[in-house]
Amino acid sequence: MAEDRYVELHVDGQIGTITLRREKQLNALNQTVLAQLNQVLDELAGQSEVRAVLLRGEGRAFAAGADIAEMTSLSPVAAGQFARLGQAVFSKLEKLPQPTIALVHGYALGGGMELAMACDIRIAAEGTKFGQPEVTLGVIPGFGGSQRLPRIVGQGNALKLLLTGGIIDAVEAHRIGLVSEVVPIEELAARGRALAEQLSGLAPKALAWVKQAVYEGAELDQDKGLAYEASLFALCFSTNDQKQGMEAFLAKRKPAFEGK
Ligand code: CO8
Repeated sequence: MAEDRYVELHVDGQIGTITLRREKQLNALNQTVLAQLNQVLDELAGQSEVRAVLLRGEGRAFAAGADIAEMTSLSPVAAGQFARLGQAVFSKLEKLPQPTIALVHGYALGGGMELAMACDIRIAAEGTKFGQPEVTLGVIPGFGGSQRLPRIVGQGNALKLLLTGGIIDAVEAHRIGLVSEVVPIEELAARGRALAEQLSGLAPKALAWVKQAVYEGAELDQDKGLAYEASLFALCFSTNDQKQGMEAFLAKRKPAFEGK
């Protein structure tokens, strides 16, 4: 029997859209979803013509978490393996060379919020509910929530969410810096598309190196981070796009970046 298809990749011009399609379970992340997401990310990493990636959920939710039904009877060993699988897939998402934008609506809870946090930019629809309710289930986040959330919103805000398991709405998520924009739900797709188009017009290597400077730099002390930034800055001068960008500025024309 053919495996259910829960993760779809649609490429339109320079923009790739990943859609979670497990609507009946509010896109709960089970092992199959993670494996399919992993496969799609491998495809995208090799598609240099795709310059920006949107990630969205079909139906009522972005994703309501890891699949609780699948997790209930896991042994400690299997639970550890499941956590490491999710972490590996989400790290692959974070490390994609292309910029990624999570379009979040409905619910982004537990693993769903962790998935959104592995994207570079998060845009939320009004009314979206965010939270890490793991402690209410007797567990802790296992797909990176205890690591990415403090880095994004600061330790105090993160600990409040992680310790209480409380749910916040999009306005509060915006206030603490978890999302960068909140838009009416009817405008979510168009806003995501517009931002993806804006990003796809920029120099792909510069974008990939900005991501590296931010994510890898966060693991370094400031002096080492600055040295790392300088080395990536230098690398930009080995590209045609650096010449293109600066010459276009001086000639007062729009640059045509080719990713070389
Ligand atoms: N897992 C499995 N099924 C789910 C999940 C989930 N996380 N969320 C929703 N569903 C299912 C429901 O069981 C229901 O199925 P059915 O129709 O067969 O009964 C269907 O989706 C629709 O859900 P509801 O009927 O509950 O819809 P409501 O609108 O009434 O409620 C909520 C929506 C509030 C989002 C509610 O579904 C809910 O609370 N969901 C669970 C949220 C949650 O606790 N998420 C965190 C999960 S834990 C986690 O993500 C840990 C990540 C780290 C994993 C580490 C690996 C070891």
